[in-house]
Amino acid sequence: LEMESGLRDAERRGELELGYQPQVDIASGAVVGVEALVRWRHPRHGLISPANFIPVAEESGQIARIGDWVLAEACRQCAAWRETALAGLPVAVNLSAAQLGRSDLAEGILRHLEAYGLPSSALQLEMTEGLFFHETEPVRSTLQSLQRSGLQLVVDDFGTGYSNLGYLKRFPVAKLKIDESFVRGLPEDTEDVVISSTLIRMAHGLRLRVIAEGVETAEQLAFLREHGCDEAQGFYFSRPLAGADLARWAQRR
Ligand code: G
Ligand code: G
Ligand code: MN
Ligand code: NA
Repeated sequence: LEMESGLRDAERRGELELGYQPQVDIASGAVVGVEALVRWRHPRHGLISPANFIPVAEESGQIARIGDWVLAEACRQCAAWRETALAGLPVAVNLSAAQLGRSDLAEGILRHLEAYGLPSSALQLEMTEGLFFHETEPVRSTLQSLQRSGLQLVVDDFGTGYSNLGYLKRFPVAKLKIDESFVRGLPEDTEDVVISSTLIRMAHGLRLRVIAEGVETAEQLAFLREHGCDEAQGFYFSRPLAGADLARWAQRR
């Protein structure tokens, strides 16, 4: 309850921040995108992970407002990177199911893009597979209007959702993100080897790009390269950084 009321003021007090983690093209080594990850810098409790406060925001009806702040802030930062090594790279923003149930989502996103003079290719929208499992009519029509607006959809935590994969036919998603739980045991763990290589092949069979998250070691990266995975993200490259720090990181590379 304390978190719930604190969260109401967090945005106004400037306690929310975005960390940005680079996404690297495995074949060329080029940075090809950035994921925005929200965190809450609490005056007394320090840095709070979204894993802890996003569920509270969802349950207390605050996710639309916080999600809108995240989208606006990601656009502001994307525009601020114009003169840096990160110029023109898409920023991937995570969306909650509750945001996708709102009919004004696409309109709101387009408004933020326009305010910062950005094309629709400046944002990618990450959503978990479970969302498609509970696919309702409002979600369906929101996804369609996002697509029509030219926004790329990415399926996050792919392989963890027990979904009927038929949604991949109905929605032209652009990219699948292999969950870090299948990357962790690479290249030794037999199950992770089978699951991740199968997910890569499936993505390519469907003509989708595929990214692996949670990449921490050169051995994991080598496995992913051998199996043709397109992109990688994880501590091996960089942990999530403040916008200006990530621009310096990219400049040094
Ligand atoms: O950065 P960290 O590992 O603590 O993130 C934990 C989870 O929080 C991740 O699964 C991520 O998808 C989610 N998350 C991060 N930022 C956002 C956000 O802006 N909105 C939503 N809905 N989820 C987010
Ligand atoms: O949205 P998603 O669940 O994909 O968020 C990714 C989460 O994983 C973020 O909270 C991020 O901080 C975390 N993360 C990013 N890279 C790594 C990594 O290499 N290893 C681990 N264990 N976690 C990571
Ligand atoms: Mn994500
Ligand atoms: Na994920």
